[in-house]
Amino acid sequence: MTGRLIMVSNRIPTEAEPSGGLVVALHDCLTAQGGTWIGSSGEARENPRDGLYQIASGDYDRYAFDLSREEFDSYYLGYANSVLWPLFHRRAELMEVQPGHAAGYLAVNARLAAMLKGFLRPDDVLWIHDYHFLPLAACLRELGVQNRIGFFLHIPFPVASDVPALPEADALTGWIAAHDVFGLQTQADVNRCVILFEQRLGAGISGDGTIAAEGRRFLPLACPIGIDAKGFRAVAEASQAGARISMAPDQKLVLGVDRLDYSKGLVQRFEGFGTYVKTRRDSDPKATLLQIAPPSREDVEAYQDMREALDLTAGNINGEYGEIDWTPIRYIRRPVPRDDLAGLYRRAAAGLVTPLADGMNLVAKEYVAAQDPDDPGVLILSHFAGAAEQMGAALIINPYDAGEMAQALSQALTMPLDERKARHAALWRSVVEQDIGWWTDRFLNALTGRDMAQVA
Ligand code: ADQ
Repeated sequence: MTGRLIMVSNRIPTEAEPSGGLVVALHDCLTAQGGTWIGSSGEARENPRDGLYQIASGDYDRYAFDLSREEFDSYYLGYANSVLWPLFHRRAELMEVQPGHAAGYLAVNARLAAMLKGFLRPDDVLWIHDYHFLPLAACLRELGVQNRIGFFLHIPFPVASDVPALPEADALTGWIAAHDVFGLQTQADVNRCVILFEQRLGAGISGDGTIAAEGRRFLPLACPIGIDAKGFRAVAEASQAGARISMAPDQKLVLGVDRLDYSKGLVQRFEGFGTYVKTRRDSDPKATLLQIAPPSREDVEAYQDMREALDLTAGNINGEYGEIDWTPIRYIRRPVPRDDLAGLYRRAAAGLVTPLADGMNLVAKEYVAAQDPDDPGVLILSHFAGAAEQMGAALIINPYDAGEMAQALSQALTMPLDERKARHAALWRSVVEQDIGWWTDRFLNALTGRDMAQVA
């Protein structure tokens, strides 16, 4: 790559050494090859500064831009998180289409495009992240920018039949086609993207995997995101957190870790676990579900409703089935430090990852990486997590079916050691081979490597 790599994501990390899987991967990638990372400074600012301002330099530069209160409400809380997020997660009924929000979203993208235009040199390569910036490349093309532009969508690609629920549906294909590479988590996402272009524009996929549409040609690329598997395994081995859990020796720990989000299927998970507790045979071990789920996006109404539903479901199950020395569901609504989390994963006999829709779900991969290969726990994984495409050796379940979830819990908690080891070995291979470094390489090779046909 001759030019610089310019990365754009919604929020710019402000710490010198950022933590958290994706942020670390992007930091490492920029440290290795130099470049610039650009993102918003986060919350709404009472006195937002004009333009981009530098917040760090070194192996690469970091620049932030501020959002006004109106921009934060319309672009971030409004359009990105109350329109695009529910629609792309197949929950169109949770969309809140409000006057001014689409305009605010487009205006932030147009403002950022104008700032970027002044920044870009001809050889620079731009890598844009996620649904906050879907129209950014189209805005840049309008300004005459011809640089290579790639995009990675971290969340699922919407189903074509849901797209008309988006008031800006007619613009969506133009936003996507403005990129050179449009990265998606799974082949199923790529297929949905292809169908959208076929249905709306009659544009088919070529032999080289590209789609010609809206006066351009772009590559939809399945590029499943990974984790630093070896690093996470080492953290789990060193962590003492598992030992801090006090449970009777005949009881098993089942773990759930999620941002508190309706896409994660937490109410259904509690109900599935409740069904296990209720229908448990004598041969099935007693188990406690430890659910760690810190709140997110609390300003959005759908999140408040879900939090109430979850409290009610957990309360009912604990009230109904709990005993003096045993609480079926333990629910922690706070973030947990990463090394503690890794130790808890390692201690858990089963990892319960049951989203109703999820781009990838890194928790599934972290759970596998954290296990002791000589005595591993069992991953129970929703069919609707992007991770299910790579992780067929997990117990794959339908998260809407409480009976099936209870059955999988029974199977996981009574599974013979040989089967646990064999399943874990297969899962570990996929997690360690297609790790976070593999993901950045695959995407950047497609974006900068010139023969697109080779990666399709
Ligand atoms: P998320 O929806 O945030 O990400 P996920 O992939 O599960 O979902 O990543 C969550 C990360 O946060 C994990 O690294 C996890 O360890 C951490 N985390 C979650 N709960 C935590 C807690 N209580 N305490 C501490 N850490 C916690 C979006 C998409 C996903 C996609 C990722 C990456 O929605 O589908 O996999 O981006 O592309």
